[in-house]
Amino acid sequence: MTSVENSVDVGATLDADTTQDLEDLNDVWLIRAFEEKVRELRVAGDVVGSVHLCIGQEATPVAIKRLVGPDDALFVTYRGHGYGLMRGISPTSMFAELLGRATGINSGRGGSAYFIAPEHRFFGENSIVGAGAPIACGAALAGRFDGTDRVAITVFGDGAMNQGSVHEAMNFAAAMKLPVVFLCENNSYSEMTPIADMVGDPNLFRRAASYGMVGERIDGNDPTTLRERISQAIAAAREGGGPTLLELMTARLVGHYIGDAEQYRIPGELDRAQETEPVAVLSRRLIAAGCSRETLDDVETGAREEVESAAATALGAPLADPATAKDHVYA
Ligand SMILES: Cc1ncc(C[n+]2csc(CCOP(=O)(O)OP(=O)(O)O)c2C)c(N)n1
Repeated sequence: MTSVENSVDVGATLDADTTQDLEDLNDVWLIRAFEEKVRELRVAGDVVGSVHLCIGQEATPVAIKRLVGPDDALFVTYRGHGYGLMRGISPTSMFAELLGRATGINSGRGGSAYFIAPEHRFFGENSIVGAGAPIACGAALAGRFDGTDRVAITVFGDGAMNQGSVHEAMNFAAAMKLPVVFLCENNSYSEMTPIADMVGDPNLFRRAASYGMVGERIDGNDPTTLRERISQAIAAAREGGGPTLLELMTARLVGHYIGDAEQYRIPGELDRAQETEPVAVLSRRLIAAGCSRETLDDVETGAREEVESAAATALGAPLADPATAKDHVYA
């Protein structure tokens, strides 16, 4: 992964907060450039199948990058490319996976919605809405039986809050005081339906109280806020304080899937969202701290170059061999 030091001349004069903001901007751009390239490859027909992009929602994967400990476990959704990248899967093996190449992180078998890399404590995406939450409870319980201090982190959308599996997982985790951190990325839509039309109380974090756990709504577009609050929830879980539900307010700047006509959007909605999306948040703060526009542009350019090079390498790799299709099916 491109380090900030490689893409910009950070120099010795920047304070720690600004250096962190620059690294975050670099990571946000890496994810965004990756997703934009995925869209290009999907539209061209090189990538096939349903693809869900996280453009606009990059701040949480960026914040989580270093919060997952060596025995912890992270479970995300089909909108999970950003988490894969931040957990350390190389962009080349991510592209190769999307392109069905033998060199993909899962040998071309998983595709967009099923990246998994246990070696990075990334126990995968999942295209079943709400499926990660009970699995995270299982990982946390197993960690307790094994005598480890494992914390399981599960990320899902606002729509998933209405899945029975998520309700059951939250109740079970709270009852057992399991070390689970529930992260609800609230982008205000479940596919094409506004969450406000689907619930009696759109303050989803309030449900935590009824389970007997801490719940809080926070800004889901600022990696600094997210890092601080998620790390507190992880620490509390590790110390025996049980689970936490954090509702992370964000916006998806693109369709639910590639090809979504987005006719459900309210006029002006996306313009407003552009003001508060992660690149805008970080850029404003960096400019106020004295960074030049040129420095910020260099960060974007560096990320785009890394992504182009990774995609080109993946496109040149051999397709997965159909003769191996049954490998790994039986233990
Ligand atoms: C159990 C299940 N029900 C329905 C679907 C179809 N589906 C795919 S994505 C989605 C919307 C989920 O919305 P949300 O949880 O808010 O996540 P987002 O897509 O906004 O990230 C639905 C209903 C599914 N994949 N799994």
